[in-house]
Amino acid sequence: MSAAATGAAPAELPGWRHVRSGKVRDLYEPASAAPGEGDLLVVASDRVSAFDHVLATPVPDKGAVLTALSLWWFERLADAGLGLPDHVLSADVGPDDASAGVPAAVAGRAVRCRRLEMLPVECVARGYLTGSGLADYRATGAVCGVELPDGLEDGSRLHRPVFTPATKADVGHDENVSFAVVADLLGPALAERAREVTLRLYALGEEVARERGVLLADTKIELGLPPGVEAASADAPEALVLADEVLTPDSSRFWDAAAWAPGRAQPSFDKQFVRDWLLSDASGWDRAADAPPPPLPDDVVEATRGRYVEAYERLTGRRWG
Ligand code: PZK
Repeated sequence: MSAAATGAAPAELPGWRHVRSGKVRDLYEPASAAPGEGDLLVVASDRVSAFDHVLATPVPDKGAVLTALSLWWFERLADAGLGLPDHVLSADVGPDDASAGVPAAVAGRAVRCRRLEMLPVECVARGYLTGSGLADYRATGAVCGVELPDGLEDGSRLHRPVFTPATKADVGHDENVSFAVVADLLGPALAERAREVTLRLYALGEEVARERGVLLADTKIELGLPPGVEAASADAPEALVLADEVLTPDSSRFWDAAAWAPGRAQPSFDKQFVRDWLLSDASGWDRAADAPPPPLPDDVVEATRGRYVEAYERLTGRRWG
């Protein structure tokens, strides 16, 4: 299959209207529905981002591996009693008229979902300190208003996982906010439930990963409400639905437990070959000038594909392909 057909750019899908694209995923709605209505199709492309750039070179099978991993987690979390319904309707190929299922052209990397009213908050749980959490800690001794003990380093395990919500930014990075800000946005009962389910999902994911020699440093989930349920209503907390993708390397930081050593940046389970090559002299990339990163060499692409497959195989205990 060509790079374009595997998701280098959003596909034209007959029967579907392209709604928007993120760095690595594409969102569609049925062409037969009015704009803003009907089910949604989340398509995971083979695009990869690094250092805030979408790279010119796709990684074959990335979209399919991450979709399969996310679907596996949705089932696993339901079986473990997370107690939160998810937005998944189907990942099976449906008829060409888009009345059900997903289009054959994106089979394996698309999920048809219930449309929700998304909460205006990124729900993040962290069990280890790095990234923006580390930056906030170094500046203030706290993350999202949660005071942490002195002496923590990049990669330190936290004595208990913390809820570190962020508000969504249209451009640039999400902004970490305190629980009080989330309570103002959602109301206290819904904010409390969002924190509770985020920490519970992290705990379930962390335990599974650790058994397979993988550390789950942090994870981000997206929650929504069925249309018509007001965030301020008394039944909103019970109506929450888990959306988007869950516990994939694009929504979470996974580290190889065997390589974990706090006090330095931890190698990324999936993207370390990409980062190392881009920062090496061999790439010739002028990162400081914010130049577009150069195309990846074949060996870096193949090694990175292998890391996504390895993450899938270690976490799920299943063989890929
Ligand atoms: C929704 N995104 C993120 C994904 C993008 C952006 N079930 C849902 N209901 C309503 N909205 C969303 C979902 C889900 N999932 C998800 N944005 C809106 C996203 C893919 C590509 F550009």
